[in-house]
Amino acid sequence: MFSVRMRAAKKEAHISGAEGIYEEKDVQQISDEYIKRALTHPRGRPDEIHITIEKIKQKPKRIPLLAVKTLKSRSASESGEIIFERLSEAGISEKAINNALKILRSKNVMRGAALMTQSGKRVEPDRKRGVRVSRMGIEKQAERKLSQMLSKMKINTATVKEALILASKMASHPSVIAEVCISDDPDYTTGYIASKKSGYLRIPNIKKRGVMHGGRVMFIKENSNIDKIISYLEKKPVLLYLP
Ligand code: WAQ
Ligand code: MG
Repeated sequence: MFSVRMRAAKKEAHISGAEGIYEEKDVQQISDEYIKRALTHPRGRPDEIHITIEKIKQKPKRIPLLAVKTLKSRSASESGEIIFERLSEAGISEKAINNALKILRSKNVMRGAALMTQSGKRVEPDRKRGVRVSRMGIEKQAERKLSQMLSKMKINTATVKEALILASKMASHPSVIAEVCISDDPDYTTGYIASKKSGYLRIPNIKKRGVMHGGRVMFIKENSNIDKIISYLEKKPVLLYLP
């Protein structure tokens, strides 16, 4: 299998990124799709597009997909309350949640995710870039079943599938407690929080339409081994299955 990754930037600011693990016969098609996505992105026209294709040497680890649920929220402020409630329940401090929301609402959009401890300490070494979760894919059969499931919920899109796969990899690390995500696409207003315990919880109207900010924050246990977490999230090849 191959890891295929794309990143696009304009004057060094992040426009778009994508990644996955694919069989050799699908590499050409997915690369074309990624390039098209970069060239037609609602965040703007990139002046740089990077495609990286790498053979995976390690056997991917099989991990389960999180269950999907859509919560109800009518506004960004209601979504803020839901985020506070759910993350507090998961043991994240108020300070950490406030710090996370500041990152997600900043106009400096990161390419990757911020890593934050339960108490609210920012710990990733490169704060401009963040940690880019990568080298994750889904088994062919699981993908077919997942598409059927998502179709019934009327949300069978690449955006939802890719976010679910990313969140499932993130949640599979024992030191990661939860993640919160807001898309940086101006017209995509559904975000999510995810954890191994609660699954993948979609939150509609997490931001106002037209807003360019967004991002991801992963909350980790205090005193975790940061290098090991980052190496797992960025480098360890995983394949998702439907439990
Ligand atoms: N690893 C870490 N962080 C990432 C990654 C990655 N592979 N990809 C994106 N990010 C961060 C980065 O800061 C982006 O600015 C931010 O997340 C948003 O990325 O079920 O589309 O690709 O309907 O805009 C959620 C789907 C969609 C909710 C999220 O994110 C649903 C989305 P985007
Ligand atoms: Mg985006």
